[in-house]
Amino acid sequence: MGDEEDLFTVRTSHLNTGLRGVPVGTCRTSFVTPTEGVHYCGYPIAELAHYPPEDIVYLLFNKELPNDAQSAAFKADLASRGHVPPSIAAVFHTLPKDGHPMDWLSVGVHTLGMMDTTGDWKEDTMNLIARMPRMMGLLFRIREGRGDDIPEDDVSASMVKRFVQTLDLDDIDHDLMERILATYLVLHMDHGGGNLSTFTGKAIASGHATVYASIAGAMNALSGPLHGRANQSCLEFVLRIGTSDAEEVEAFVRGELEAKRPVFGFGHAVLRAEDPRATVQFALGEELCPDDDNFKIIRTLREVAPRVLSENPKISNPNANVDIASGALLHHVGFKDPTYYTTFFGWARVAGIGAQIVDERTVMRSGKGTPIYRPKYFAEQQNLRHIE
Ligand code: HAX
Repeated sequence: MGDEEDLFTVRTSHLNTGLRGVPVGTCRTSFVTPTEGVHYCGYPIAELAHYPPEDIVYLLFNKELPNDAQSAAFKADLASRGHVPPSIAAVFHTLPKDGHPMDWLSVGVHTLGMMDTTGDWKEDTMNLIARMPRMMGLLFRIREGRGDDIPEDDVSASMVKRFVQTLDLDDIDHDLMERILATYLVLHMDHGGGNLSTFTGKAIASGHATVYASIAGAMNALSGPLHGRANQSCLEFVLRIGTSDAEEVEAFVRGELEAKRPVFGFGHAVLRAEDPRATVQFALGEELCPDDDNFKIIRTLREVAPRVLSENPKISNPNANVDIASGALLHHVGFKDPTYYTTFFGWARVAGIGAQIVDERTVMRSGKGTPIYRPKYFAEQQNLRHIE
């Protein structure tokens, strides 16, 4: 009991730290450990990396992996919900092309909600998940001025195939793109209960805003450069390095540290080893694109940066994080513009955030749901009385 009491002791040092480490709830979908990283429903992520994304969505909602029949039924259910009203394209056509793709994504989620909200937490979440692939494809096409002659939507295709079919790019290896995207989606679907976007989505839902409003808000939280947009920054960083020569890469890394700039793709707030999601993506890159220029740079970075970062004892984890490799892989399969990368992260996270919203609204507290979020703030001048 002593330890449990300690968990709930709030001290002055906890204030104004962004709730860092302050326990606020329980999470049924995932947790993160310092060495094995994220686990979905008890499974270390490395064991799940090569499952079809639909099976992992099923896992997050049902807390068990599907058997073949359950998997087929779940895919059919998603297909039955997949239709995206054409008017979403009309809304996208009105948005500024130089707006960030994450802002488009947030508007897209909101727009789907304005067109079709049922008010049932799980129904709305499943409908949104089923509509994301087409909506993502429309977002890419219309932003890039390819809004005409969009192929029919095959709702029975896998989530990744539907997106790739909607994009319908020439000179692209569709199978390769689908494989990279499928792994990307699985690796990014969930990451515990307290990360900023998930927390934001659950907080908005706690006031009984719709699933769509909650997830649009979560996407806004994810768009920040300290959160989801780090994957965009990582590839921009790799493009700036421009060489895979070990000595030159080391000189670059040292130069960044001297200039007080982050070495992107390394370090983590919780992990104390290489993120298994990075390990999986490195292995995928070695298999699929070992000679890609950017992949060669990150391979060298992975050898050089941990050694250089380890020289600073303040850095708790000098190893590669999830963002180091995803940009190089996405770039290799044809996504040359890093400003889009966070939209893939957002697409993946709709599943994890959605599952956590459904849990908080319909399962927690014996089905009553978590009450509206209302943490306490002290007045600055107030004498602080702590629970000791
Ligand atoms: N490059 C430069 N400095 C780093 C560093 C890195 N890769 N990793 C840690 N540090 C610095 C921190 O800025 C901090 O410096 P100050 O004491 O001056 O504030 C010090 O080392 C101790 O940091 P820490 O305790 O090891 O790590 P934090 O929890 O403070 O920060 C970060 C974790 C991920 C933000 C950090 O490692 C970082 O900035 N990494 C580079 C950016 C990056 O790759 N971000 C993506 C992270 C993956 C993720 O979670 N995506 O959502």
